[in-house]
Amino acid sequence: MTALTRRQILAGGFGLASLGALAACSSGSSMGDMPGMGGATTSSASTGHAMGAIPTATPLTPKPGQKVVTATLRPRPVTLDLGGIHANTWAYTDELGTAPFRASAGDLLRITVDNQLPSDTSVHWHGIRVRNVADGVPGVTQQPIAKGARYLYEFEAPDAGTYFFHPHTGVQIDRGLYAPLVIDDPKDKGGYDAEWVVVLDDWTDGIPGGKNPDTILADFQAKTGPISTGMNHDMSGMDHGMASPLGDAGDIAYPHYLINGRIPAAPRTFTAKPGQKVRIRFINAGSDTIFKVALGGHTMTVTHSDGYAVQPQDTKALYIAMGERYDVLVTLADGAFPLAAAPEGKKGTPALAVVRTGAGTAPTPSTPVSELAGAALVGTSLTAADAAKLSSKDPARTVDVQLNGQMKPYAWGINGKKFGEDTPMQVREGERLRMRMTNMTMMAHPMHIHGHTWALPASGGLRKDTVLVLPMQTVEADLQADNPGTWMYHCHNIYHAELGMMTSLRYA
Ligand SMILES: [Cu+2]
Repeated sequence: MTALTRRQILAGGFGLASLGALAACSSGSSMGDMPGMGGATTSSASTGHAMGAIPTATPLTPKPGQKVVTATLRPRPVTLDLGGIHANTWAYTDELGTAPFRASAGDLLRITVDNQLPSDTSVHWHGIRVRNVADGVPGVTQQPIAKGARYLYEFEAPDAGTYFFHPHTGVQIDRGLYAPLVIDDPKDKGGYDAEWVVVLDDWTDGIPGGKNPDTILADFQAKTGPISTGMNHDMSGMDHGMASPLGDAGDIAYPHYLINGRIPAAPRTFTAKPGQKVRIRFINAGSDTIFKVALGGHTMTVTHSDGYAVQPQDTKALYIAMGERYDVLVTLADGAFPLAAAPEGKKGTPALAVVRTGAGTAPTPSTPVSELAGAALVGTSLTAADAAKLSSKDPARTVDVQLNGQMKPYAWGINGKKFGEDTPMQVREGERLRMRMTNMTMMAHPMHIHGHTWALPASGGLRKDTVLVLPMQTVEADLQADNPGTWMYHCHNIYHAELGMMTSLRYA
């Protein structure tokens, strides 16, 4: 493994292991014969900087009438066919993005992880308000799942929406270790004819000319140093990028950008009939890439952000940062159209899928997508739907959160500190806490909170668990402290998180 420090490995390192197979029943009533609590056998002696005792996962008993959804995940070494390019990597599944795991709001999920990786791993259920013991943060909410060990995650999924899951171990998320997770709303009347899940990713692992994510991380760590804590306007480290209205949007020039595990030269095709209305669930599973997304020839109506309903807003193009999810509705025209995701501020070929409702030549990677040439919607310009609003309440307290760092030396942190030297945020159960995040850097950072979904007062109460904070921008985000535990708060650029842009929120 790389130059990861012992503390990072043991205390909440994000790093990923690898992905394996999702041998899952995707809904319903299967259940039954899963083995019980697996439990890693790793010693828990060192948990880093006073993260407190690791909680014990007490078994959950289904409530009367509660459906139980059971599955087994097998993170494992695999060879993925990215469309003629074969990647020797780690994954949960043999294809990326194509088979969402599903349950319904209120279900009890029992997911056994059978770790077939040559490494520790963990699984974080990104965006879901799980109980703390199921949050998947090694050294904080559980012991790492050792290689060869099994571990049972049991939690209720309280809120419908579009989610995904990935390891919270090292930079494993930058391999193929992710999969979509859709929590259906039993009361949702739908109102659309088809639903597509579109997972975006930046790819480097296990291919000719691609670097292993652990090597990328080690290279960054070799260039790290102190964090500058003032406003940092140094752009000199950004030597592979292109101008972006988001500032510096990413650090790494990836060899490929993928939609549902395919390079643009070998795109997946979604089919429907002209005039049909389709719900597209977008998930950015990338590690260092903000995507600008459009469906050529169409207007998208954004209906949900990070699982929660928004007041519908039309747009030609949409920015989706790492860890963010957006649902859109589109009424399809007649023909063949490019669904394209351009890596913002980077030179690579946009990720591509084909939408086909009729005759016509399929778009190729060189088909122009005029919608990508103009402005794009940024999530914070959305407003919460009434039904998604948090109850109105003044925050009891405001905590200031400065996002610090720079490219040279490559160092990132929060309130001037790298994770490990950080001072965790405190909250009392029942409190409304306002986090006032100020980005002091020239990069955009998608900041992610575990176990809660913020309400953004300046965005009409917009609910987000991952919010993109632009260079020099301040974003206020309120949370209702209704889920006790120790919860990570970090940048969802995995390299920033691993280099130190991470802290925690603890209930007193
Ligand atoms: Cu960041």
